[in-house]
Amino acid sequence: MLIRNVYIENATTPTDVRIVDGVFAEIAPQLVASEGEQIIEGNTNLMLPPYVEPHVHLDACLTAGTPRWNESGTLFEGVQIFSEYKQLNLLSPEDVKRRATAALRLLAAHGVQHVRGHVDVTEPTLTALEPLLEVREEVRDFIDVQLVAFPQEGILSFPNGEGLLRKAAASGVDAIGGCPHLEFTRGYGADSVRLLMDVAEEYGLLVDVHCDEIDDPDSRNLEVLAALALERGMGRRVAASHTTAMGAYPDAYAHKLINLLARSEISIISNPMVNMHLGGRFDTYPKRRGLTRVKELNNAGVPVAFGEDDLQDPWHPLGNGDMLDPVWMGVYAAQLMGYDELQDAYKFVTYNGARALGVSEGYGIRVGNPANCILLDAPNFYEVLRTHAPVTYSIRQGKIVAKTQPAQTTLYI
Ligand code: 17E
Ligand code: FE2
Repeated sequence: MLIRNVYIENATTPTDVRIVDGVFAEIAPQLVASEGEQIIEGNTNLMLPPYVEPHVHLDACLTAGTPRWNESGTLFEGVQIFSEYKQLNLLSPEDVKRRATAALRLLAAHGVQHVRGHVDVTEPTLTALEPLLEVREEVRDFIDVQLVAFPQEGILSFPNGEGLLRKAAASGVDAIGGCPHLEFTRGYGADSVRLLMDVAEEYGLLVDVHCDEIDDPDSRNLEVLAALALERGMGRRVAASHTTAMGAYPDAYAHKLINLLARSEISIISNPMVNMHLGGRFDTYPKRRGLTRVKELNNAGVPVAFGEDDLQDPWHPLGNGDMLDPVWMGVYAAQLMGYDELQDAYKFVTYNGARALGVSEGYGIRVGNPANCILLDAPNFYEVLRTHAPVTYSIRQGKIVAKTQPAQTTLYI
């Protein structure tokens, strides 16, 4: 396959890209097509490595409005509604498979090729786990899925929470999660982080903790997670999701914490849309943005990735699989609107996501790497953001997974 005339990652000159046997074989201008070679006209599109969706709830996706809508817009009402969904026996293996597969197809249509999905394991029968493990295998050709065992209602505060987490760990999940800020006490919170790190180490799994997703300046589980990751040399295998309490911490504490985070090498996964939506709900005015300190983390070299968190579920009525949405919300909310910041913002949903998921090896448009890439209908990421440019092609191991025809408007004035 020969892809002609693309700008790779905001390059200032266009180039051609040849793919042979599912691998990037040549990257140079003006390559000559060989006989019978499939040609894609890049039309000065931007070429990026595939989008990474590092955080989405695959068990709850596409349930918004069932059994009811979240009218308060709080995390807590969302937890309550999903709990009602389960109590009404709406969560069957078939239901989970159908919705998760539809959500993954939606993501693939938007150029996503790596996804990390959370599955609630505070549910005595672990109904959603098996079907999601099956879906992970069924979709392999078009998308890589990691599954996180996520104890929504706590590990120590939920009956047999540790047992359920261990059962999920033994069933083949990729990562262990936690929810320390929702544990009954701060002590339980810290203990739960220690416990989940032990389980991850024991089973050789990655870690991704819903950590301090609350506007409480005293919610400080992230320091525990980072310290353990540093001490155990596990930082590159650990991610902390949300960490929105960082938006409520005093600066002196945040400064100390960010230094620890940088040393620990853990990744942060922010979900700007959902954090903006669920955060600050207990504030009157001034009202917090409910976001982690993306800019400061970035400047300190702590990798931050952006996710959607929810695709139409009790926590978020919107969410459509388009990674431009969290980037768009994130650059506004975190005030990353300098020209270079806008150009660089693709890293939140590409390289930093790959780093957070531990899939950086072989990721990127370089000769010898698997030929996974996307084309976007604009020459650079600033223009992509400005024009909401769609992903025109998603290519995986040299095969076209998705193709989108950009809309065309004719003005009659
Ligand atoms: N559960 C949770 O604890 N936090 C979230 N943002 C979602 C589910 C979506
Ligand atoms: Fe989440």
